[in-house]
Amino acid sequence: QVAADPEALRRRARAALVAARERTALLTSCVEDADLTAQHSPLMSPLVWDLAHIGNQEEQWLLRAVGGRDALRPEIDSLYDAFEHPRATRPSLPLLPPEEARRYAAEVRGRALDVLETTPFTPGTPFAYDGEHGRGGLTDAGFAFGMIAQHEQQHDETMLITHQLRKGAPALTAPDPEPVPAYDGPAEVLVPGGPFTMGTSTEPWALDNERPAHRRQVAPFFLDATPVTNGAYQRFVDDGGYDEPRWWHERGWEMVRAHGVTAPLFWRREGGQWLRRRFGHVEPVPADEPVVHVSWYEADAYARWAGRRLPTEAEWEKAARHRPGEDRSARYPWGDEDPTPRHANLGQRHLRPAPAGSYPRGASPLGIRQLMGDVWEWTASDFLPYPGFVAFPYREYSEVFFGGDYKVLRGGAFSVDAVACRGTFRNWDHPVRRQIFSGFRTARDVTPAESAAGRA
Ligand code: AVJ
Ligand code: FE
Repeated sequence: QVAADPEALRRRARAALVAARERTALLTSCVEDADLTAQHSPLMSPLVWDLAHIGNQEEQWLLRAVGGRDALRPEIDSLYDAFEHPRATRPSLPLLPPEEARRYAAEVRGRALDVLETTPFTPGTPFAYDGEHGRGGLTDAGFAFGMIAQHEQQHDETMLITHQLRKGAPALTAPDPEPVPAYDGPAEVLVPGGPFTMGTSTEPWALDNERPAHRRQVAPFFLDATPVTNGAYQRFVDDGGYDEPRWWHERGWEMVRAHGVTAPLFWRREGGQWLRRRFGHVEPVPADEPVVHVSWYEADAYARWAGRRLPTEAEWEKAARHRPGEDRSARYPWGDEDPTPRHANLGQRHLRPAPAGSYPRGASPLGIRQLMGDVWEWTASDFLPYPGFVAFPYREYSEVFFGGDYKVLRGGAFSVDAVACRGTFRNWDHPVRRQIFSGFRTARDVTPAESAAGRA
């Protein structure tokens, strides 16, 4: 089901690195250099930091760890260490200026491609589970190359967030998703109860926090067939949802009061109409699109207002991967085939979510739409390790975040590339965050009456 042939993986790694760099180049060349060094929001790094950080991570893992090469610029490591300098302080660091950052990233890339061509992709599943740590584990299935392509794409998503926060004329353009007939399927779908396999031990480039595969019990539940739309969310807003403490988690209510939050980020009301700013354009909020730029607290409050709740991470993954009747978990809702533009809105091909009900070919076997792509979906769950978790290749990727004030998001968004998104992929952020491309769908338990009636 997954390409295990080392040469196929090598080609895939090469293509993923090249595609990531094309995206990075676009995101850092569509604005003036002054815009690359500016601080567009204290929540974000200057774009030029992301650019050199991408190069520095690649240097550390592909050139030094895998290739055994000497450091090109050891003196800059600490500047681009995300743990040493919080984002808000990065504009005042002696960062490489744009032209130098570009040259550095390009120089690293040239050498990394040499390492890619000369490194044996050791067969088997990467790392830890066969007791293999360090260098050997890094090249199993070309893991380090996949990891670095994912890392760059993750920063390309981060840079897209910075572009969204940036004031001024539009810099990025992309075609809109194709129009689709209004969704007229069921609003919610019953996901039968029972065990399923969560996480993976076989997906070659799955990151440490997605591993290992393990069994989970999930009680029957109902899940929205599509993400919650702007139109539905607006009813919560217009119903005074942001004025009503009973819908809110205590700390959510604190957030609403302290920051005067009245609607999703980038929305504003003008002349009786809700408008939103999107990559420099101001437009009426489209009712049929999944809501985006909401915090976990807002998603949670909406769900309570609607008499529902957020799905747990296990519920979300079961809905996305479990094959009913086969007792098998697929890589994606539609099966094991890699995502194509017919399956999901991924990879910054469009700069907005597609209308709810889009991508019927990407639906799950139970008919649940848009689990992958469009918007990241908040889940009810805290970010915690799976049983048997082993940090690899560095504790700072996942382990140091476990048990912190983080909620898990699933499914990816229009903003992220397919290489950094799959049925097992776990994203996480603080529950107050809303500059990210976050939306949600809601769930509910099966009622006793429904159980008694044999519906579940
Ligand atoms: C998994 C998206 C939370 O951006 O902080 C990038 C990814 N890790 N560089 C982040 C990441 C190291 C990470 N998230
Ligand atoms: Fe990073």
